[in-house]
This record gives sequence, structure tokens and C-alpha cells, in this order.
Amino acid sequence: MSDDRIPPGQHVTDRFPVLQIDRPMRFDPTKWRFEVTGEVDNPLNLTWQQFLEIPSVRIVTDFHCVTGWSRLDNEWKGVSGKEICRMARVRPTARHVVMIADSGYTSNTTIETFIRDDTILAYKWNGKDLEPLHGGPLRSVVASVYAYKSVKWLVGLRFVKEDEPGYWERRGYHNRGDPWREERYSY
Ligand SMILES: Nc1nc2c(c(=O)[nH]1)N[C@H]1C(S)=C(S)[C@@H](COP(=O)(O)O)O[C@H]1N2
Ligand SMILES: [Mo]
Repeated sequence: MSDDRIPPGQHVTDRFPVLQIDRPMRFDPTKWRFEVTGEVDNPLNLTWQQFLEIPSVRIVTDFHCVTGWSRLDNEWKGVSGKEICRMARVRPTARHVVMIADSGYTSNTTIETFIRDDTILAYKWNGKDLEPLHGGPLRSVVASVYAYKSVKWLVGLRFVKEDEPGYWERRGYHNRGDPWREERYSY
């Protein structure tokens, strides 16, 4: 595999390992809500049906876990980060976004990273509904950074002026997490 696909210190796996500190959420499509709050002019509170009606995109991205494995060429279908920002009318004062899981697990990233074309809120993986173990019904995929920033069981976004480090970012993992610069730890 050529070096331009594999960041330093990573090895490729064909499996799709499952990593998590919490458990798959109980998904009831009649009760599920997706909330967008904070620095936005149009806060969102969407049902599952409404979420599925948002214009979707398909992207193919590589997935790099900070523990060393990379899974290449994952096809994701869902709503782009850019589209959600447009819908919620994110204010220019917002600099960061906190991605929130049902369990309370969070991760943060910059707006700049969130609106890249390789950031998606995904409900399908390789043509199938996203499995509960991989974050179904919905997860974020922020492919340009390590996978601890791709939040499984995503139920909300909070746009903020000041950065709010998430679960792993508060525990010594790098706040930005660019795999090409091997930004694994914050010390
Ligand atoms: N809700 C939640 N999302 C999470 C995690 C978690 O523990 N809980 N772990 C992160 C980490 S460290 C990785 S590597 C990926 C793993 O995704 P996968 O289990 O689909 O491979 O999910 C990320 N998102
Ligand atoms: Mo990870």
C-alpha cells in the first residue's frame, strides 16, 4: 500500500474493529430526535423521518484509529457537515462544534474541519444501514482526523465560540488529531 494512503505509524486492516467506552443506543425511530443548538440562528430538533429527508451525499473515506489501525475505502451515505451548518444557519461567531452521543460521549472539532467534504453524518456504510455496533442509526465521520472524533450514536451538535474538548480530548488525546502529523497525544 502506498505511503500516501497510510499515515505514519498506522497499519491497514480489512476488518472493521469495534471500539467504544459506551454501548449501542436503543433506537426507537418514533422517539429519536436530532438536536442542533448553540451559535445557530435556526436551532434544529429533527425526527428520524425529517433527518432522512435532508439532501444526502455519498463519500468514500479512510478511517484511522489512534490505536494504529486504518480501514480504507469506507463508503458512507448521510448528510454532509456543510449541509447541517447551512440548515441550522450557523453564526459566524461559532468556531467549534461539539458532537454529542446518546451516552454523553462527546468529541469536538473546528468548524473548518466540520465543513470539509469528507465530514458526514452517516446512516449508511457500504450500502447498508449503519449497524448498531458501528454507531447506528447515526454517527459522525470526520475522516480528516483520528476516529475518536467520529462520534457513534450521534444525537446532537452544539456550535460554540470557545472550544470544549470532548471525552478523549480531556484524557490526553490530541485536540486536533491530524493523523498525517501523528497528533495522537496532547503531551
Ligand atoms: N459514542 C462513541 N463514539 C465513539 C467511541 C466511543 O467510545 N463512543 N469511540 C471512538 C473511537 S476511539 C473509534 S476508533 C471509533 C471506532 O468506530 P468503530 O467502532 O465503528 O470502528 O469510534 C469513535 N466514536
Ligand atoms: Mo480509536
